[in-house]
Amino acid sequence: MRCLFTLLLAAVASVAGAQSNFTTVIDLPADLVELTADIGPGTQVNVHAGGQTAAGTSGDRLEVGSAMGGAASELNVLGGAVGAFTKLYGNATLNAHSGVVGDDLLAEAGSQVNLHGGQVGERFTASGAEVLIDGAAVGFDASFNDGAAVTMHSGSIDSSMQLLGSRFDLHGGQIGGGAEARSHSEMNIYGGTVLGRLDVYQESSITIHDGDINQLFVVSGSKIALQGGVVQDRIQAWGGTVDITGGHTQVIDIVQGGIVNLSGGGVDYLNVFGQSTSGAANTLRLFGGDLPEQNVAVHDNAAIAFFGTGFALDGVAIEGLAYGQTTTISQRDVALAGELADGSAFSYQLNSIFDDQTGLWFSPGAAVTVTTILAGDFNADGQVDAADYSVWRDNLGAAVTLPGDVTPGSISELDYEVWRNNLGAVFAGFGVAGVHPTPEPHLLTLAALGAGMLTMTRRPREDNLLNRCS
Ligand SMILES: [Ca+2]
Ligand SMILES: [Ca+2]
Repeated sequence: MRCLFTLLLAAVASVAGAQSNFTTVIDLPADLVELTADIGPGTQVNVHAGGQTAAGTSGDRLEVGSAMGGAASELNVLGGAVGAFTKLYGNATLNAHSGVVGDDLLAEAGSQVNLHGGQVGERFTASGAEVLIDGAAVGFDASFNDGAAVTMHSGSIDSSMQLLGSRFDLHGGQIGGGAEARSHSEMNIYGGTVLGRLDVYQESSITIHDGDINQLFVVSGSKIALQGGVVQDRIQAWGGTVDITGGHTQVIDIVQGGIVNLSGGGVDYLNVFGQSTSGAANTLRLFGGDLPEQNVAVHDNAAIAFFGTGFALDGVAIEGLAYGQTTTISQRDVALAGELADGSAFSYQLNSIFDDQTGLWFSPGAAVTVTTILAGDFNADGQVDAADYSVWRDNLGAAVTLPGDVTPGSISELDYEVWRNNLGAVFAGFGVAGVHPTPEPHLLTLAALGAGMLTMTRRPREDNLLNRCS
């Protein structure tokens, strides 16, 4: 049956091929109402309203593509229907503008799927293929695997989505259900909406620059970076690491050895729960950001670490805090105040028993620590200057934690932003100019090159500290 139609395709080719790069061009339904053959090398098929390609089966798909190095094939959907169980592989492109692409579409390595409009049926799978979603509606259960690269600008994935060893950039549109990133997947969210929960497993990472997410869930070995956008419900660090440098989440729950580094953005409720079954402490490291002075519960065996300067208990400066030193605060039912590493003031009443009026609880069995640092002082000499830029540059991309790093564990462009925003800050305990030698000329030049960096520095920190200490 298939062979018969392949012969027919050759006949059509002689008519339509002249004005195209393809040796064979078939317009459905003008040339054929229904195409039942595979679409091989050098062939373009245009499906218009009333035309269709036949449905394959799970064991016998209708194929579009060529063996390695073969000529391109192209399937354009301008109306009409592409049957279920269509498979794209080497050097094949599917462009859908309208009409319907049937269930169980499979795009393998070397193929490209551009979905500008119309509908794609259930169980769309791309393995190693490139996918663009820009206006189409994709049915239930999209699966992107094995090096697939997906970019979505608009349109929708109606229900759940799974990433397995793939990359997904969401700029707009909507994912109607939950999504899972597994097996070294990477997801970047620049806009759009995810209505369900985003789960991050198996050494995967999600970075949110903007957009609207319902919930996020991360386990050990994986990572979430919230740099902008809104998490409507909560982030659950069920193990794993969460760096919050911007954006907003209503709730953070830290469980099962999870670590949250908070240095920007906003959080309404924080729960650092008790010891995990693995024995790893659930930890919040607080460098800055907008964490309210209530609704913070730190349970037995959990840990909360404050990073900044000027720490005081009930208004009395804590004595003997050397720069860079971490000190455990065992007192309770006192107010712990100070200035976080981002320059913002904070004050928490360290209630030994949960206060249902304020939502504050710092269990006597929790580890509360303060560490004196300046954000961006990467060489721990008590001032943020050009020398720290050199340290940053020399460590860019490394999986290390520098002193004064508000996103511990790695050195990234974000750390540069922190350095730039804190340039000029000096720790009062070291005194002021004169204690440190003048930076070398070439380092000063580097600092001067960052146009506007000095003007972006917040109010002079040394004045602030000196005033408080006097
Ligand atoms: Ca320094
Ligand atoms: Ca960092």
